[in-house]
Amino acid sequence: MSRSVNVAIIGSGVVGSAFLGQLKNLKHSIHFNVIYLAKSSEEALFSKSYDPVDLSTYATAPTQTPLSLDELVKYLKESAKPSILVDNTSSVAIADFYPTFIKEGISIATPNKKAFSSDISVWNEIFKNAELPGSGLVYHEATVGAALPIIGPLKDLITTGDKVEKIEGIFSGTLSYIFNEFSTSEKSDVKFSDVVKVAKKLGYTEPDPRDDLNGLDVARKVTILARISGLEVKSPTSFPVDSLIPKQLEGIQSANEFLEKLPEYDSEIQKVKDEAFAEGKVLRFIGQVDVKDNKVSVGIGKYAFDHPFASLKGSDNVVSIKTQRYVNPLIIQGAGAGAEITAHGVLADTIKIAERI
Ligand code: NHO
Repeated sequence: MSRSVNVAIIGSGVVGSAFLGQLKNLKHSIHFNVIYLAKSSEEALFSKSYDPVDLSTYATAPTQTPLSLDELVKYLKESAKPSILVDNTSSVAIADFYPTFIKEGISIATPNKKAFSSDISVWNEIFKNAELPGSGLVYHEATVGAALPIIGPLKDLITTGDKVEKIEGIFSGTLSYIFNEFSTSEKSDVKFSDVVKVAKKLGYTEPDPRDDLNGLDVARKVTILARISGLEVKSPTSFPVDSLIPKQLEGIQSANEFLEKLPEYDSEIQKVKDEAFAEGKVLRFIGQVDVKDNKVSVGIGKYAFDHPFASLKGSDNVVSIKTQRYVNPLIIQGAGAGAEITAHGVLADTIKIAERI
């Protein structure tokens, strides 16, 4: 008989619904028994007898009030099979509960950055609990670079005794697109504010583009990589982060008003771009972890026209990892955004957990 694991899923938004589609069509020797699906904080599907949720009809099936997180732990612990929690939300409350899930033997697969990039105390508790006997596993490849293989290979290098010296990369799909369009090795007069508007129109930005331009998303990803590399980063606001939001526009209420006023500040970033161009360089929005010097930063960097970061396309991400073994840095590059891509990273993590528990 094939082995079976229980899966509890929270969130069926952009990534969550792509995850459910991929799980429905999954062909694997392990059977993934979805016993709980919280579609939102108001609607969930589950039964006392742990009957599998039908992934073909979940969108229209009758729902119940979701369990509280305490109740969910109890529900999963009382099931006969090992359980995996898939958190497809960006909820802080759920992230703060990871240490409890893990301690209670429930494993976690998630693209939610919050637990790994907020206060260091949550990170420490998660990984302290993950070492307890009978604890759950935690996989979060999709918290950095969509599903690009970054966290797994980085952990493999460290576990096998390599020493990370420097990590540098373009970690935001949105900001990758914006800078790849704005700053090129060919002379162009394209305006920063126009590129931001096009990116929004194409659906590449958050509903409010300031949530991309403030650099916090990149800061969270860099925090995760720095911590894996052994740096005690207190929080994503404990190191320098250059925001692309002009100071004068920080207090503006609506996203539309912000976009209307942004052209007034084009000349500032244009000047930086022109200076870089005169040096044979392009601008890119990067995150850096300098392990040797214990420094983390996020901001605009300048790269020669023949540097791998300069030839990036679309919304791709790229990361360069320099270690004692990889004297010429290991470069990982590819799509860094998108629901299907991100969801496959979460599903691959779910499968890895199922193979180990
Ligand atoms: P949504 O569409 O808002 O979905 C979240 C769902 O969770 C909502 O339906 C909400 O109702 C539900 N929810 C919230 N709290 C709940 C609760 N207590 N109980 C039950 N349901 C609850 O968000 P997404 O886009 O699906 O994102 C989900 C997670 O994946 C977030 O943590 C996000 O940061 C992460 N993520 C998303 C993407 C993406 O493609 N949307 C990416 C990476 C990680 O690589 C992707 C990307 O584009 C990254 C970025 N935009 C970039 O680099 O430019």
